[in-house]
Amino acid sequence: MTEMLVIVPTYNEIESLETLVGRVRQSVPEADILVVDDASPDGTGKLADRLAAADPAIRVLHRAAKDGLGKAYLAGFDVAIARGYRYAVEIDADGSHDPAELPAMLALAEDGADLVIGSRWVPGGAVRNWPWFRKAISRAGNTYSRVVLRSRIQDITAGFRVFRVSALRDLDLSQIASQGYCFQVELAWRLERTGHRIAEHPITFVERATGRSKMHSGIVLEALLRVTAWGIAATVRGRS
Ligand SMILES: Nc1nc2c(ncn2[C@@H]2O[C@H](COP(=O)(O)OP(=O)(O)O)[C@@H](O)[C@H]2O)c(=O)[nH]1
Ligand SMILES: [Mg+2]
Repeated sequence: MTEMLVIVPTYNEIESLETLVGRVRQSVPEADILVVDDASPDGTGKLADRLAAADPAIRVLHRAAKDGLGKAYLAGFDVAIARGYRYAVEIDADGSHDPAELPAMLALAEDGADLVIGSRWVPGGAVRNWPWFRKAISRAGNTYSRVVLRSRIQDITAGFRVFRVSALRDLDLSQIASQGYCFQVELAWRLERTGHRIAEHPITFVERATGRSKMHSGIVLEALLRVTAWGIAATVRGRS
């Protein structure tokens, strides 16, 4: 029985998708893969269709236009829920996340974690090929989120994750409006607040060697503003 759906969001990842998909197939041969492509102008969607035609474990969800990482994952989660998968995996297409970590992450989920985060900021975790300021932004964002949201998660913005699908079902996914890093923060924080079990597994994040990042300062600002607003709202609720 196939239990795990690996969701790979893509926007202009033609140079890295095939390698990443091959590495996922090798690391977790029993898993299915769902590529969620937002009509990439570089032809990533067509490449994904070719990969899917050659391998029944691979499927492609085509969306009409670029609509953000959060929306792409929500569409993927809908598939995981509708098809009855036990686990849904988030992984970047650009090679930053090593699929070879998935068996260890899955083992933590089998041990009872509802969310397993591939974490750069726990002992044993690391980041390769990032300039100091990118590391500083990630560390500061995580520290800020931990304090403001009273979270215990060390890498709450991380995008390499295994979710128990039943935990995703517990959340009202239609309520999730945030994008980018903030989308990851919101999902993890909602699960933590509602008493779900969260585990962090150390990973080495390797910055992409090809293609371009889609993240920009607006996404960092969104995270800062939303996290601050949630923190204030939670404090006010806690006092009343
Ligand atoms: N479907 C879809 N995927 C996206 C979108 N934005 C980013 N991605 C994918 O999300 C993953 C992470 O994006 P990336 O730009 O590498 O972010 P960074 O690693 O934080 O710089 C990659 O696989 C991207 O192709 C989007 O709007 N739609
Ligand atoms: Mg990247």
